[in-house]
Amino acid sequence: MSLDRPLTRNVRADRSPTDMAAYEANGGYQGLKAAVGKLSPADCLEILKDSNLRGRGGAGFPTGMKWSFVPMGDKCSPGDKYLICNADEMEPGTFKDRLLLECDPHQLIEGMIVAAYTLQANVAYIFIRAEYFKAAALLREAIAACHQKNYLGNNILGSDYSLEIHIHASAGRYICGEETALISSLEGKRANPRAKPPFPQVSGLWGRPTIVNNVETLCNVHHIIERGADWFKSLGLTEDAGTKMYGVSGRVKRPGCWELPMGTPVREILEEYAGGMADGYSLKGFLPGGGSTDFLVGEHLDLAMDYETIGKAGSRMGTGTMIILDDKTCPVGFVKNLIEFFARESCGFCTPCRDGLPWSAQVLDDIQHGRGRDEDMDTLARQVKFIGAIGNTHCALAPGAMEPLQSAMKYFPEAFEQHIQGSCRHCSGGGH
Ligand code: L3W
Repeated sequence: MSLDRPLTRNVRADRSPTDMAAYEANGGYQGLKAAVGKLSPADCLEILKDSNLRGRGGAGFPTGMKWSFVPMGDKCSPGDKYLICNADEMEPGTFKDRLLLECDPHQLIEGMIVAAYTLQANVAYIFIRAEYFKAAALLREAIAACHQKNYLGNNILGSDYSLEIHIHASAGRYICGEETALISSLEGKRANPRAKPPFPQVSGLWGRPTIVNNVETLCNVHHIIERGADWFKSLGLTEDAGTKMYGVSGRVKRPGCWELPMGTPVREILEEYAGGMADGYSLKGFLPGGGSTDFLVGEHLDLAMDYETIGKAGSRMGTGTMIILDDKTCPVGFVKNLIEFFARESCGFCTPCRDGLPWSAQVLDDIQHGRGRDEDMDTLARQVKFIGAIGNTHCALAPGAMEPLQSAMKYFPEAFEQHIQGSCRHCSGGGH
C-alpha cells in the first residue's frame, strides 16, 4: 500500500527545492488559495481544532487549542498579532526540521501564510538556528518568489489580507528554542525565559498576542485546511493524527529521518527504516525524542511512537527523533555528555539549573573517572528529584535534562555501580 506522505512529497534530488513551478505543479499553494479570502479565519480554526494536530516541537500541545487562546475580534485590543515559526532546532539528536526546511521551503511558507491568516496576524517571523544558513537562504528565495506571485505582501490574491514574513537568525543558544526565551531574543534582549502565565498567546512579542509553533507543525497546516480534518486523522495509526517525521541516530545501519504514519511502532522505525543495529552492536536503550526525554528499553520496542503511548510508558515522544544507546557505550558517559550540554546551555537565571546541572555533571564525571563514592548515587537521586520537578525551576530546560539521568539510573544501575567499584564493563572492555 502506498503511503500518503504530505510533508515529504517534494523531497527529491532532481529539482531545486525553491522551484516554484515544480511546487505548484505538485499541488503547491492550493491550500493558500482554498483558505485566504475563501474560508473565514474562524472556519480555518475549526478545521484545525477538529484535526487533532498536536505541536511537533516536543511538547505535543494541541495546535487548534493553542490558537483558540488568541483574543480575536472585539476581544483583541487594537494592534498587531504575531506568528513565529520556531526553527531553532537544537535538541540533541534532532534533525527533522532541517530536512523540511532544506528540501521544501515553500511548504513551510504556505503553512505559515494559512496559519497567519487564521490568526489574522499581518507579520510573521521565522526564528532560525544560526547554523541553518543554507535553509535561511532557501527561505529568503521562496519568500521573494511569493512576493512576485502576490502570495505574500499587500492584499494577497486580491483579498483584504496582507502578510510579511521575516527571517531572524538565532544568536545560537539552545534556550532560544524555548518559546518565551525566543521572544526575548527576538526583542533584542537576553534570551531568558519568561514566567508563564501569561502565555504568549495573550502576551508575547512586544506584549502582543503571539503564536509560536514548530516547523513541522506549521508544514501541516495548509494540507489540513485543503484536505480536511478527517483526511488528516486517517493518516495516523492511533489517536494522535497525521504523519510524523521520525528519526534515528546512534549505532544503527542507516541513521536517518522518515515521514511515517503517526503511531508507527518503535520496532518498525528501528528495524525497517534504520536497518536495525549496526553489526556487532545490540540495543541497550533509546531516548524516544531527543536528549531531554527518558530512556526506554527493549521491552518498549513494540509500542506505538505517539504522544499518548510513549507518555504512558514513562517517557515522552518529544521530537520523535530517537537516540539509540548500544551495548558497548557506557550509559554513565552517555548521560554525562548530555548533562554537560544542558549545563552549558542554561540561561543561568535560576539556581537549580545554573548550579545544579554543573553539579550533576561533576558527580557523573567523578563516577566515570573512578572518583565515585557510594553516596554519589543518593546525591544524584536527590538532584533528579529536586531539579527534575517542574515548578522548582524557571523553565523546562533543567527538568528535561534530568530525564535521561533518572531513567539511566532506573534501567542501567549496574553501570553506575560498576564504575563506583572501579570495573565498568563498557569502559574496560573497549567500549565508548
Ligand atoms: C496555554 C496552557 N498554552 C502549554 C502551550 C505553550 C507552548 C506549548 C507547549 O517545551 C518541550 C520541552 C523540551 N495555556 C498551556 C499552553 N501551553 N500549556 O503549549 O508548552 P510546554 O510548556 O508544554 O512545552 P515547551 O516549553 O514548548 C517543549 C521538549 O519539548 N523537547 C525539546 C525540543 C526542542 C526542539 C528543538 O530543538 N527545535 O524541538 C524535546 O523533548 O524539553 O519539554 O506553546 O505556550 N495552560
